[in-house]
Amino acid sequence: MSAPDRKPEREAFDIIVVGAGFAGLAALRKVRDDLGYSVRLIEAAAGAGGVWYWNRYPGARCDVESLQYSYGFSEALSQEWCWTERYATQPEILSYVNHVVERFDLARDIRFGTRVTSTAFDGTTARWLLETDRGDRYLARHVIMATGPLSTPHIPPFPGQDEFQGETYHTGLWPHHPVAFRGKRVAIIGTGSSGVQVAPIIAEDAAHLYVMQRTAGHSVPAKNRPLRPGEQDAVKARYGELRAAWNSTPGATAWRSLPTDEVVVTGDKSALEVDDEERRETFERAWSYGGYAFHRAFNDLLIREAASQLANEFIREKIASIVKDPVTADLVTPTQYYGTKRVILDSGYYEMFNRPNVTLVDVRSDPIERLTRTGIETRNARYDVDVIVFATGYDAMTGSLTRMDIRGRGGMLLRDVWKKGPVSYLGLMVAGFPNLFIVAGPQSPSVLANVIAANEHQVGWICACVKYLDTRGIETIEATPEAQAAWVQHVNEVAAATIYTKGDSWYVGANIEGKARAFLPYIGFPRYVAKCEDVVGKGYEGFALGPQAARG
Ligand code: NA7
Repeated sequence: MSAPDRKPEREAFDIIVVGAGFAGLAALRKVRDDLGYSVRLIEAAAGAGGVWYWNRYPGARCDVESLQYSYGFSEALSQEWCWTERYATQPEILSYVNHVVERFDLARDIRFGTRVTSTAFDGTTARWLLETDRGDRYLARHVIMATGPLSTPHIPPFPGQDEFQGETYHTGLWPHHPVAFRGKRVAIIGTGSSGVQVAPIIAEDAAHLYVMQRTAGHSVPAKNRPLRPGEQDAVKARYGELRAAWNSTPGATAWRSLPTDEVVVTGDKSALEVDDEERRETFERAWSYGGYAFHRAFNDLLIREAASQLANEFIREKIASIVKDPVTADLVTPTQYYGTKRVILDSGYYEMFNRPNVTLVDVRSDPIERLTRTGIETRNARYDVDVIVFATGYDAMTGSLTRMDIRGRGGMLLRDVWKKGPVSYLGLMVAGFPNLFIVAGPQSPSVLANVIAANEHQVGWICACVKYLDTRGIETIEATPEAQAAWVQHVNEVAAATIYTKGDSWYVGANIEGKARAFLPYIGFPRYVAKCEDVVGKGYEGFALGPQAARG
């Protein structure tokens, strides 16, 4: 599917938004409809949806409950949309996105199938010039980068990639047509969320499935199910109140959508302060309920190493009780601390290993050396396959921005500034890049929160900021180096007090060869909201506000 041909445009706007995922669409609607600014949104894909546009692999599902994973800006929208399952599938989320685009008439201001190639700030005019691969040249007073935290697919540079004669797919670049696995020999590389979601579905059809695992992740059952009659109505009856309550909980995500559900975990105790029996019962209740109830079973699973290990022990026993082959069970049992890698919600992943047509290949002890004409060669073995599925993840949080040519004051390149790891103030702005706002960027809560709620908060903050500048005739806003340094230090200090930094993951950039190790998201929604409000209350403390000038 490709966007229709069109003539290159040369236009000036108040605001240019880059990216038509949840963040970019929220930004477009708000700056246009609530603030009345002129705006253009530029999107590389042929349609809206961001990750939900690209991740069409079978089994793709959100790990936030459907009743929570939606926009809060319109009560009418909240009321009219109906979800069907506890965790929405990719097609359902994409339908929701397309409904939003249509309902709020967003497409007329979006240029699909257009990739921004360069973005440069002109200090003399205080304008950003954006150029695209369609030959467009846009001028903007402000730019909102909504390019996504998990939008730059990564395929490890295995030698021999071009030699393989079979089909290859990356989960994050899945084709629009159905992919047939029936009767085929398939290898899937990667066992993060994407691999764990897609593998059991491929296994149903494939002649044989080789699951190539380098690190066993932590996966807990999603316990997905159709929404029960009345369940959705109960939420809709008090959506506004519930959203406010969810947004005030850590990560803006409640472990249950319905406050009327049985309270299976309270999360008010340490895993270390209870006896073995109480701990086991609590873990068991959370495991049976499914989803991130397990995360919230105790208040220190992601903070104390000893608590995290107790979660590991419980999961080890669960895996041993599900996976019949003890060698495989042992291999798929995680050894790193619970929570260092993003915890996965699965539907039948461990059960899949009991199928005769599924083999776990431990590519930690026997690494992949190359692709060949007929398959994959590890150091000690050869796997001839018809299809290779790369579930190898993303250049997370920074990739979409560092791959773009973004030049701030004096031609300074963002990718150079971020060479040793990203720096920002509030994850929203970078010193030397005036009027360039980032949504869901590094050092913002984004992926460690209900990302739609976090996006809406940041979009609201940015809009209020632009309005503030305009009512005072201020042309530019820019993070000060001092405030930026303090924010980076704060982000790192908070992370260092948790489990997150104790292992290798995309949270720390460890999945990309040569990427600087740095903790990428900010742990602390809703504390983040309070901080952002405080900054505004103090007259945009930590930001340098540019000269007051007549608008050109
Ligand atoms: P992830 O979570 O980054 O998973 C990628 C997987 O690919 C992971 O198991 C990696 O193993 C594996 N991988 C990467 N490179 C290699 C090589 N060279 N050899 C073998 N295996 C490799 O990406 P996902 O798409 O699953 O999920 C991303 C996020 O999307 C997820 O966290 C949710 O937030 C939604 P490793 O663990 O690095 O050893």
